[in-house]
Amino acid sequence: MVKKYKFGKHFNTDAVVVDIKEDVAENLPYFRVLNVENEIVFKGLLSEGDRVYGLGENSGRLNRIGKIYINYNTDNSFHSLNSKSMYGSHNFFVLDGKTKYGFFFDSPGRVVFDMARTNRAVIDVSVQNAVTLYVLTGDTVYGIVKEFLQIIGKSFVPPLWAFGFMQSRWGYKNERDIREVVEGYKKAGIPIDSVCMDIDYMDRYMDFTVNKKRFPDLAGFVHDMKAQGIKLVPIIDAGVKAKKGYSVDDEGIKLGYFCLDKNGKPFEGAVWPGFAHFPDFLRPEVRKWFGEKFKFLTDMGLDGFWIDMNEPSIFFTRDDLKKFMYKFNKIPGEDGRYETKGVRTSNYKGFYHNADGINTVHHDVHNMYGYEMARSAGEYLNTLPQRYLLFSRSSYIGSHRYGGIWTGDNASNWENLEIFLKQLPSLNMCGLQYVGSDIGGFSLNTTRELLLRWLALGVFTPLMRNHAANTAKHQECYLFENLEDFRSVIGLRYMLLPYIYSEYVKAVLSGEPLVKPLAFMYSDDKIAVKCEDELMFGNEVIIAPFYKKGEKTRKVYLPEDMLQIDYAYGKLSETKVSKGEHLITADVGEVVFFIRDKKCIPIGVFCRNTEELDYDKLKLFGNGKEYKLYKDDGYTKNISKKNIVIMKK
Ligand code: MIG
Repeated sequence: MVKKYKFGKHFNTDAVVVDIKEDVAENLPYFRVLNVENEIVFKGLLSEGDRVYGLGENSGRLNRIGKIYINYNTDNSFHSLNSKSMYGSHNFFVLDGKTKYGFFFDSPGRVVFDMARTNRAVIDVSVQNAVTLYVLTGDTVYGIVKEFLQIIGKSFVPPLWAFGFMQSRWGYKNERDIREVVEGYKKAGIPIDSVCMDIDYMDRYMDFTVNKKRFPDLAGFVHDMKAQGIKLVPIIDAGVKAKKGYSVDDEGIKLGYFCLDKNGKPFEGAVWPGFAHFPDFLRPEVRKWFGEKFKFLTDMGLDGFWIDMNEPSIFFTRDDLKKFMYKFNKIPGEDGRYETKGVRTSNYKGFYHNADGINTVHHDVHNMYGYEMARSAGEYLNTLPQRYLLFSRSSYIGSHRYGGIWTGDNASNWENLEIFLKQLPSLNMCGLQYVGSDIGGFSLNTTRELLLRWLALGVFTPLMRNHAANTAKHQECYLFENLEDFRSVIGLRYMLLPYIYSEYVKAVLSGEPLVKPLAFMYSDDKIAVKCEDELMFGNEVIIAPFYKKGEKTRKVYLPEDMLQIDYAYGKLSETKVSKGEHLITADVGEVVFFIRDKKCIPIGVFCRNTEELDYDKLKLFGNGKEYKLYKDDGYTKNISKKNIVIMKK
């Protein structure tokens, strides 16, 4: 059951898509409400042993108890398990204990969750100005999560190729760089489906332009790559370069579509293109206008995009610059690059939106910006005859209806792999199913071992992308030694792809998270509910990723009798294992996973890209009798249960 309570003036985020009955604030269960200065504080009592799951992208443990989270979207370039804020805010959690409930704090401003960090017996949530609170109750936490997924609407489904392996790097400059990557993978015999184009493809970092020297005929290049089974995925940034004569900026100014500063002039903040204007994505007409700009790219045959810097990230403002120049007596370069060290500021109180007709300071609606940008792109891309791929850096609850996300600028270290292991199910239960992390790590130099272990988790991640910063050592898989290990791990992704795709779509159709903590399925199992480093993928599989340096053996806990699959170099071996603790061993080219008793999953054969997937070669593994396979042409918008076929042993 869901009930809704309003505190302060309601702000419409469209996060929830169904009508929920409103109850009077005095009836709010579980939490006490206090008004403290400009904040509304909610205090809920905890009992011994209570666990909390959710909060989406936030970094930390699966069980959220014991930490403070500050949900205020941030271009966080240093992730640790202690990070308090990430790029997106997903203010939904479930409490599992004797009492069970789910709370969604629908509030687009800053929300702070003190999850029994300050006081061990109290959850303390503070919001600014206003919140619409959705309270969900039910017999099981999993039931509550499923109900939440019902009220926020179905996730988008990208085309099949978006489930293939994707290579990316900030620094691919021209056609030649991209061709070299594709060649590298092909020669190495490592499967690949797509390559991202980062900001260097644009003319001076201006959205919806192409640098003609680097890409003289982008449409032709897109076509050529497609013929080789490769899709290109260009980036679009939130900030529109402030420049007379640049049509996107000229139009935005003329139409009054940019956010305004305190004097009512278009607000300017410096990002990659230099000073930029920020579309007021909260307004439907602005979303429509900006979204339709993607036509420039879709007309070239592109149907996959990533959108960046949409927290929005702002290096500095004109005011900051004045202070900065004064301090260092330095003037920014003409090439659009600025020395930003020490002056990066958010300045989110310095500009305004026209939100539902009301002049609203950005700070109050900050967490919606990336979501509304994704919505802008998604609403346009939805008008195309076929499915599209979209993933955003910043997000809010509701973003999943338009696209997925990646988890931003992580680093090449083991802690960051562990962070993602926990973000994945936490995001899935907040609706975001199509998610991924920069495999291998974005900043710093990766190692062969770290990359391979990260890829092995990537096998079970909808967005499987290797991405790195321009300052990091190259980490394209074909550059490493003993390529058979890379062929092996990425090859497994393709062998499992029919299953992964099927589970993804079925999760979307039935409103379930694709990846979940064991606690959701084995809620009566005292060991399973505490398990922090194993996950359920779909309805049949448990994974136990290796995420520690040098580790070749690890402990797993199996909540029931299962079939262990030891995979290496295209071959699978099956062993029956009983409920309880076990040790598993896997070297870097190997992957171990488990199939639940009386279930089975389809596994295919090695292939080089999704176009080569051969559904006729699927075989069922496991000791169940049948599997319900979702299968379509990979592009149709008609996603329906009718596309499910029953495979029998
Ligand atoms: O300030 O476009 O998170 O994936 O490579 C950096 C360049 C801007 C941040 C993204 C990253 C991307 C990079 N961008």
